[in-house]
Amino acid sequence: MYGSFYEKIKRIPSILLLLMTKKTLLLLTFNEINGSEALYDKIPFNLFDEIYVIDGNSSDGTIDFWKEKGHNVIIQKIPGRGAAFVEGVEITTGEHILFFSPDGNEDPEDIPKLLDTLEGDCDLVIASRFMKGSKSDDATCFRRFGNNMFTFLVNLFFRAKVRDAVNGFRAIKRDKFDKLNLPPSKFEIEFQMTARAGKLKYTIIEIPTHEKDRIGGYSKAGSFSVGFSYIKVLFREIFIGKRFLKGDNKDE
Ligand SMILES: Nc1nc2c(ncn2[C@@H]2O[C@H](COP(=O)(O)OP(=O)(O)OP(=O)(O)O)[C@@H](O)[C@H]2O)c(=O)[nH]1
Ligand SMILES: [Mg+2]
Repeated sequence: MYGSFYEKIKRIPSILLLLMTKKTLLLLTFNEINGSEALYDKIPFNLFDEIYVIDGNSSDGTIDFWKEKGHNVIIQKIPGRGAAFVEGVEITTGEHILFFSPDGNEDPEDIPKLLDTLEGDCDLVIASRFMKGSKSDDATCFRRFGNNMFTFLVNLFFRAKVRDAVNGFRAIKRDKFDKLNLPPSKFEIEFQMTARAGKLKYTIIEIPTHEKDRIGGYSKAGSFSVGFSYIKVLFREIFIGKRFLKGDNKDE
């Protein structure tokens, strides 16, 4: 009896720590007015202590939409989705950061699952489109093949042990993100994040997701140019090993 009472008392500090963990929602937008309008009411903002929209200088009303809703909108200085990740994280202060892109591909219903998973013994959690229980309405055969091939290579060279190395719907602990020292790239950011996380033996957990079709607007990620940039990143990451860690040459 005393044993179990003592066990409960012992757990209080870690439960308090979890309750005190500051959570950030970082929304990435670039001309996503249709998706923003359609998804707004489905996003569980109440789960977060801090919300930022990092925008690539939209011209379709996305910026005004989020401002009118009362959110902090930051216009990124360097163009590109990767730059949005890096600049976005810099302005936020939460210990757990979840990235969400409101274009329709990512299901807001997965947000609580991603947050819960990150609270455990996990450094990076990815919503996977290609594991048991997942589905993708958006990935063409060509994209699916490309994603699987690059995921295979990340697992082969960096031991990431994932099924979807490139999906941007993910959450990470701030200290773990900072350690990766990622450069402000374009669409290669997630691929590079997973590769470096593998190198540092991070605990990466995936949850199955259902990727839906984009809601409106247009795609900014051309399959060929993204594939080419992944190949460049792959060679570079093989070459530099762990020389991206602070104290070594910063990878610009
Ligand atoms: N802040 C910011 N967001 C961006 C930028 N480029 C793309 N995004 C956002 O990142 C998300 C993913 O970009 P998409 O163009 O949809 O790429 P994708 O999901 O591979 O392409 P689709 O399958 O056509 O949706 C979207 O919400 C975009 O608005 C950028 O330069 N800056
Ligand atoms: Mg998309």
